[in-house]
Amino acid sequence: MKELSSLQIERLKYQPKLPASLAGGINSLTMSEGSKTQAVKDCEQIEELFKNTYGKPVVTFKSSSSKEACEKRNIGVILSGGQAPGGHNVIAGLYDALKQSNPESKLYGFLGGPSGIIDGDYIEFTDEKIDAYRNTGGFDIIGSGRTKLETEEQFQKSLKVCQNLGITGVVIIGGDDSNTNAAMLAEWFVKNNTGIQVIGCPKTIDGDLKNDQIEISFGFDTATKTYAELIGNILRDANSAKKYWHFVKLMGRSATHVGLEVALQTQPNITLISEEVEEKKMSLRQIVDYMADVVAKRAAMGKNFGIALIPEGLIEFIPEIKSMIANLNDTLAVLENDEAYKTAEENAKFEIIKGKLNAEDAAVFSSLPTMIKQQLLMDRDPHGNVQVSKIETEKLLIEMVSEKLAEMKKAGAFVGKFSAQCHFFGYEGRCAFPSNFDADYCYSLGYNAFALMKFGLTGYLSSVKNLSAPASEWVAGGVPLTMMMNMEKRHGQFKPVIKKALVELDGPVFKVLEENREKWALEDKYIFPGSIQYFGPSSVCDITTETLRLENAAKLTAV
Ligand code: FBP
Repeated sequence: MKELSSLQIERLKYQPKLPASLAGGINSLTMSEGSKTQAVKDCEQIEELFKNTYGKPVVTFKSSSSKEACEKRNIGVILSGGQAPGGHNVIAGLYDALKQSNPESKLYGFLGGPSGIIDGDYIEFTDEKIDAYRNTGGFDIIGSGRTKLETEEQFQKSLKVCQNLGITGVVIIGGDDSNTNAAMLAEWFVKNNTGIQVIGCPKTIDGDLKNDQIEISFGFDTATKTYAELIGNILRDANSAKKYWHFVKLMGRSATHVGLEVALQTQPNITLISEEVEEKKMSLRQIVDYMADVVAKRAAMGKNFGIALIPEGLIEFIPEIKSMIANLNDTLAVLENDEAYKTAEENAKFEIIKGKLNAEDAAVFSSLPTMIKQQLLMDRDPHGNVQVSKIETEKLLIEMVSEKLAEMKKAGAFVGKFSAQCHFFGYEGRCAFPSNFDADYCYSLGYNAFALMKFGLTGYLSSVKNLSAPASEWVAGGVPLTMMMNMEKRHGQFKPVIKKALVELDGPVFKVLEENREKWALEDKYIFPGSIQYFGPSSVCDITTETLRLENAAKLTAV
């Protein structure tokens, strides 16, 4: 019986590339500091909440000829939130840096996400354990979870666990919500003179943890390439059989970075961008009209097939539904402890909700099919987010486009057939073998996270920049977490959170879609990216995403 696939065996041997500044070794680094920083918004409130960690400078590392060994240290690491390809390499990079700095140092992995540090569930990493996971996808090395770290009791428990293990540093690998956890924990540890540092690492396939300092979160590269491969395959199938419209919902939670990147890699007929829908104040009806119009135009050309990409978070961006969801969230937060609501039958629940919403929101809620109503009432995640992955927008749109086309047929405005298939791609890409880019980037982020600790920093996000250049030219350093924060309403209350980056409609990536959309709708300009290549020519193994390429090129021209 085989225990490993041939690719697994070869990937375990891959040696990730490090930036030149880190490649000289963890004991040969110097750090330079920029000027004082401030929060992206709501500076006063953020400064008040993060008195001890606010305003620190951005830092950058350079290789030096000195050799400064490190005292023995125990570090803990947490994988937090949704899986993203490369997480194992962050841990491998962290482990290698820690052991290089002092072979007696220990790395502990907290199990099942942030709850592991609270409950004291952990393992100690060994060479054998790390070597079995190098360059592999998934978070199964220690598991992940979405527990929000915010209460005094959770912090006290975490402190006890760290003290028992002699841990003086915690690395949290996560997205915006998880790094908000990291910022809260870092602040609490300093305020209470614990001597424990906290460093975050930017993870999420959604690609929305980025800003002037962070070019992209890890996992976006591999996940989008995986979805683009699948979409390319479906495009070929559609173009061969010429009988189906495929409506594909793509993960990415709120922002449409994933959908936009996949669109640029494959050139499908329809790509909906949530941010554009919001900006243009498009109603659900207008979205349906636009899609039906493309279907009808293609049908008139004899093409009863095509592919439409639908962002996972679309529903939250349609203005009338967005406003309704915001009020629905507040209403649900109040009803959380209401026994009459909790024990009511489904239809009675809908009525209670309608009674609590204003007339406009109640009308929008009522207009939605039961399936979507049910999905909107599902529990929020621990950070207060609607679980958009469970809302079947792709099915809703197929139903509504079908109805619209039936009306158009009666009026003689649609002459073809509309037979649709629905898909949801999300989980398929989150645990793929990391691309070479993600393998290198993640290893560097983990290695760099320990460098930040070695220099005594806390409340920082590990940052590796200049990512469109070869890995040797990447720039390693750190960004204060408070620099990325603002206040947002969660569970009915304003809380400090890391600001999500949405698709910029005046940015270079969206512009490519905008300029080509009409052509891609009617002419079949499909591109078939194929699967991620791990071995072979650099032209196929080391390509970055279009998003990173276009955004970094635009930054260069702006300089
Ligand atoms: P993170 O923000 O934690 O990285 O999660 C990303 C994501 O994959 C979203 O795209 C998606 O909406 C969500 O996780 C799904 O969550 P779950 O894994 O809990 O179903």
